Amino acid sequence: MDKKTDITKLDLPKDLKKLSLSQCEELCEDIRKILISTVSKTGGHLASNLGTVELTMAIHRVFDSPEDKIVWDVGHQAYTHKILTGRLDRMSTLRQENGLSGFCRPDESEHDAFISGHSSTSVSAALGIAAAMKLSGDNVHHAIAVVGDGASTGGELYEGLNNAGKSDTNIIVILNYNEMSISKNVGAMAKYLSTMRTKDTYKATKGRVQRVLDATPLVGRPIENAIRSSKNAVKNMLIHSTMFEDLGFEFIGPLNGHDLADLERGLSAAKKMDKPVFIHVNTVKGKGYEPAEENPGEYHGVGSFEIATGNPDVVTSDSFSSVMGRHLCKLAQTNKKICAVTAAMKYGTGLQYFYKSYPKRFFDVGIAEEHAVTFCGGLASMGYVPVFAVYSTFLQRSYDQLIHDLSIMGSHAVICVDRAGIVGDDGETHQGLFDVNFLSTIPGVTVFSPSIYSELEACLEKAVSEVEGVAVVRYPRGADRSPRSKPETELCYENNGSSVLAVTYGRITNNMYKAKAILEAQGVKVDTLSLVRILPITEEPLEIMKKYDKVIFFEEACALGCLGEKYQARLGNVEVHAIDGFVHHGKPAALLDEQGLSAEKMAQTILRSMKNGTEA
Ligand SMILES: Cc1ncc(C[n+]2csc(CCOP(=O)(O)OP(=O)(O)O)c2C)c(N)n1
Repeated sequence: MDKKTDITKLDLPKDLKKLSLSQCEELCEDIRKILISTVSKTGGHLASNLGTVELTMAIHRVFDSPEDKIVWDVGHQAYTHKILTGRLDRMSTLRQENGLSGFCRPDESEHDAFISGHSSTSVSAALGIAAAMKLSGDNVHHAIAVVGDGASTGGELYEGLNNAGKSDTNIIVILNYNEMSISKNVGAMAKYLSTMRTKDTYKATKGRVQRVLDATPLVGRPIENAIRSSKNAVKNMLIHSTMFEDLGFEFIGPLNGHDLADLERGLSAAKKMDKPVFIHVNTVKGKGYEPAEENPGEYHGVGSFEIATGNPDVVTSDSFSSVMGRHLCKLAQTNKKICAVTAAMKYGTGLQYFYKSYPKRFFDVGIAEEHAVTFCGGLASMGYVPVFAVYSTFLQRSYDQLIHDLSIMGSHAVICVDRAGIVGDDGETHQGLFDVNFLSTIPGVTVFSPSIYSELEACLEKAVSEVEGVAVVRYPRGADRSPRSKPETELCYENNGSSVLAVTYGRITNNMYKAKAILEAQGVKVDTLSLVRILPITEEPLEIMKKYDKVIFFEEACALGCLGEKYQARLGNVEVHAIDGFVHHGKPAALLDEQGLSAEKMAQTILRSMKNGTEA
């Protein structure tokens, strides 16, 4: 029996190769405990990470990171990779401000070969890396893409596979198959992949057939040709080839994703092949922690929780997402044309209520935001009212479809943009800071940006029933904490007799009103304008702004091309305070403060600006 290994004493990942299989198996159990304990405090993607412990260990034992490049699709399942590449001592900082990211970031570690966060990009990135290796004369190392079956519902993956299979690179694609996206995986591709999961004998059969065929002697060219074709016939009869073989990959699998020996055998075989290889690995999402194994969807992404019971520390109350989901159900009761569409985010977007009430009018299209928008175009062209609920950051993928498949046609579709603005713990790749900017460039798009629940409901009703063309309703992550309840769907203007007007929209409207109160307490007056229907720009807000010496526009959006910039271009008196660059992970309130968008910072900005105005 080998001596128990102390993971904190290892030089990782190098030392893994010096350990025995059983020592590494034990380490895997230790890592599981670390994952559960870490995520119970920091929150994060628990179930996905529990499923990839052995797979990650095997990859690091067979390959040499960072020379071999590992690209994790989405990157939410790479916590073990972080632990095995020297970041164990910082795991307690996961997703915390200035701490480790919840995804892969090349600026965090040389072992993170590529940025991640959005799904289905890994094969394209790995293929680029593999092609670069070839170009620079490196025929030894490999680019390895690890992709889940959920991410395999995204179209970009197939664009990558289409190129990769026929390439002369050392790319290895590992499918981490666990039957789940966030909720149960959907679609024909999911069904196809599930047929491979159950092909228990595929690898063994193939090996046996290959050995028999390889042992057959070849004598003379005609006989050789005859035997060759009969070999292929036998091979085809016994081994039904997979789609991936047809695409040009060597296929290995299915491997047991929790059997280190099996994984290492498969990966070592792939390493020797010197051509594109596709490996199918079966894993259990949530492996080793009962609550997560039983409920992998609920433990996909979690806040902090109690380990013994799995119960969350904070029970989530209503959120903008759930209010949207429930109100849409209400509207769909009378309007039978409403259909709800999600790209694998049924729970995150609050559409589970719609799914329960109107399953026939509910469509989960997989992680396929581009397809989702064009699919909405199809529904709309037939007189239905599609409502696509999607996170702001993921809608970025659908820019062309919004233009080409909805707007040019003048189709009426509703896009509910969830997680608009800073989202917090997930960081740069997930902040919703671009939707207003890119939507503002598409002719005919109407955008509402409610800041309280009642406004969200009122805007949704207008978007569904009154607005023509593409109607967008955008709202933040989390709950409405405002004392206000009176809804507006256009704007809310408060004239207190000041020569300075503060303007904003969306979640930070609450901060603007608090800033006004802070200033009032100091005897300083400021007028306020809260925009609700923010696009297209109309005469009413322009006329209001024209009356002021100074307009201070606060915006929770990327400064480049933001709404304030558009007002600035039309009026000379607008000063814009929006978000500078990409925003790292942390708590939303702290990040808003850092960007000058907390109530206190807004008050300071307004005061400073007033002073500058007087001095000038
Ligand atoms: C473009 C895009 N849309 C949606 C998401 C949200 N998302 C994160 S992980 C995930 C499911 C991934 O499932 P899978 O690839 O099977 O990994 P698993 O967690 O099951 O291991 C989804 C939908 C995303 N990251 N990117």
